[in-house]
Amino acid sequence: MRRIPLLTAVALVATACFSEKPEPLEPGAPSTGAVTASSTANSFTPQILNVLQGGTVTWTFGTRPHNVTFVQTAGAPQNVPTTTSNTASRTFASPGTFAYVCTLHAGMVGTVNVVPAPTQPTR
Ligand SMILES: [Cu+2]
Repeated sequence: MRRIPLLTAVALVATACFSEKPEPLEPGAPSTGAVTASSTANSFTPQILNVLQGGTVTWTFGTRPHNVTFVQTAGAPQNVPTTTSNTASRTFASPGTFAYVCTLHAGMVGTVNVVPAPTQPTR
């Protein structure tokens, strides 16, 4: 009976070794992201989002009016005008940190971190 835990431990170690695969080109962030502008509060969720360079973020607006106004930064996408019960998507072509606010509600802020695309493999 004492052998079973030992065998289990060996099996777990072996599994860990086999599941370790080299993935040097795995991107550091997803290519799409989603943010919800709250219908009941003045907040964006998630407040900070990571997305891969060239990726798209979609904001979903409920019944409370909000907008997405980017802090003026090179590479920032177009603002999303005040809207309700709607969605709006923006593509982030440039890596960087893009902060935004809702100009209707003080303190309603968010950030999109755009992670550089992985470099192409040399063949
Ligand atoms: Cu707002």
